[in-house]
Amino acid sequence: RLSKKIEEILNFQVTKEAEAAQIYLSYGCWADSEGYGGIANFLFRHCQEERDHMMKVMQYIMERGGTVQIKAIKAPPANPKNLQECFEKTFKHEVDNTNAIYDIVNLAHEEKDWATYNFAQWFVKEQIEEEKLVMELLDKLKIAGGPNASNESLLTLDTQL
Ligand code: OFO
Repeated sequence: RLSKKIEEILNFQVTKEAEAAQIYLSYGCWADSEGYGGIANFLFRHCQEERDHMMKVMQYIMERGGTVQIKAIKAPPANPKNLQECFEKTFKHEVDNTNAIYDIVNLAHEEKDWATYNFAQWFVKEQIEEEKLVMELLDKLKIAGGPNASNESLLTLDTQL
């Protein structure tokens, strides 16, 4: 059974994943309104992934006899100024989320809750992928010319995504 502290931190993560989904959703809408249909699609797909993460944590809490608390989620941040900022901010959100996962790992270790420790490892691995994905986006944007990228190269990037 989950301890109170573990239950709390996992519930915090449920909200965090929901917030991450909202961020991708809102950035996706922003990208679409800027004419980046491919990037919007990419961000919407990722929004769904974050919701899957939320469900995964939620299900784990229930399986372990805990109580899930669905809480209010923060409004997503303001729209980015451009693609560079969009990807940079996305990367920051992912790093922030990685740290939240590490908090779970640390607490599980401290409490010798090996089931939660093991459960959290899936997220540790997943975060490597998530950070890598956004870093690749930033790399691609850099190749396209970064903040000075031409419309043509942005269009190519958008089509790729
Ligand atoms: Fe983007 O990550 Fe969820 O956990």
